[in-house]
Amino acid sequence: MKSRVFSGIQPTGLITLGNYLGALRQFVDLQDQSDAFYCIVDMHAITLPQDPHQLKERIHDLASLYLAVGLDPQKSTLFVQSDVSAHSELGWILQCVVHMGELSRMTQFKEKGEGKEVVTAGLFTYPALMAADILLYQTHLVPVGDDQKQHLELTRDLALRFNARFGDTFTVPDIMLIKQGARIMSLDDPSKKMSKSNPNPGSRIEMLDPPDVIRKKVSRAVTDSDRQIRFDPQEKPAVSNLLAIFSVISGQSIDELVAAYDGKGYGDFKKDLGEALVAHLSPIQARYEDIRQSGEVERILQQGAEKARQVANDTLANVKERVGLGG
Ligand code: ATP
Ligand code: LTN
Repeated sequence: MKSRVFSGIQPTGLITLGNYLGALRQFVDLQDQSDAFYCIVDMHAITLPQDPHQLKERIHDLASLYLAVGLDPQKSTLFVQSDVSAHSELGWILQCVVHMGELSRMTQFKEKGEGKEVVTAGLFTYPALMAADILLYQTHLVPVGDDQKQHLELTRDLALRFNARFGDTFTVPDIMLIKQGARIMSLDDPSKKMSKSNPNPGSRIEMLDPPDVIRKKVSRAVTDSDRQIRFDPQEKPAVSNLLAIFSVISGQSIDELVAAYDGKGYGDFKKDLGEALVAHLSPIQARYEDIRQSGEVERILQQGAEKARQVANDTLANVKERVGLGG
């Protein structure tokens, strides 16, 4: 039997190069050898305020981008979280399994809540819903960027705790981190990860940025004080981040790139990086437009939800039985 893969992305903004290199690219690689479920986690998105009209649009845009980067609905199951109500139900049950202390230690909650006047309870209990997403599908592998490691460890703990208390119910999932590109940093501040919700658009490359915008953002990316191009994340975090991006996009190793730019300035390096990004993203952007015009997205998501519901409802029925819920 093929191993089950599950992952989710929030429809909270336009997908960045970080999401693509950290997550989406791996999703595509995995669909051939595994039984993959990829979910647009709209209920996670509403843990922070969202404009309803914009949220709907972003769900559709994200699905189109999933397809444009190469996800094939014949091979993987693509669906929207809120279309499968088992996620909310198991999410609640797992809120009654997770401890307050465990949730309080999650760094994503602290980062996202920082400086906000009001923080919703949903943002706090977010990891219980994420655990439900994963455990409903008896998932073996979860491909994610390195910022999700802590949530994955908590998911594993909850699966083990539930199984110990109620009998063997859930597969205990493994995290799948890719090494290079697992953490792409902001272009304006290499100490922060590149994020689609950063208020400064210059901090990120968006997958649908037009060529000139890509070139401009790369040319304005911060660099480090001397003029040397070498890979040293401690001393030269900004240049190292650009080297890491260049390497993944071009397929050249970091050493090859460092050798190629020996003695050259940041100007040449950034110009070439900009062109490499444009060349890599242009075909994806062209496919994205075709898909949006095809009107196929709704149908694909509905079929995906149908398939997801079958698997998720089986697990949920078993969970309810074991916990003693229902009439
Ligand atoms: P937000 O900015 O709203 O928190 P995000 O950009 O962090 O969102 P998510 O939707 O939370 O994106 O994450 C989708 C996937 O992309 C996750 O697997 C996450 O680990 C990965 N990811 C996000 N940002 C990066 C990054 N800078 N580098 C590598 N992977 C990333
Ligand atoms: N929390 C994740 C998004 C997410 C997810 C999931 C990822 C929600 N549910 C299940 C993997 C599996 C994030 O913020 N990137």
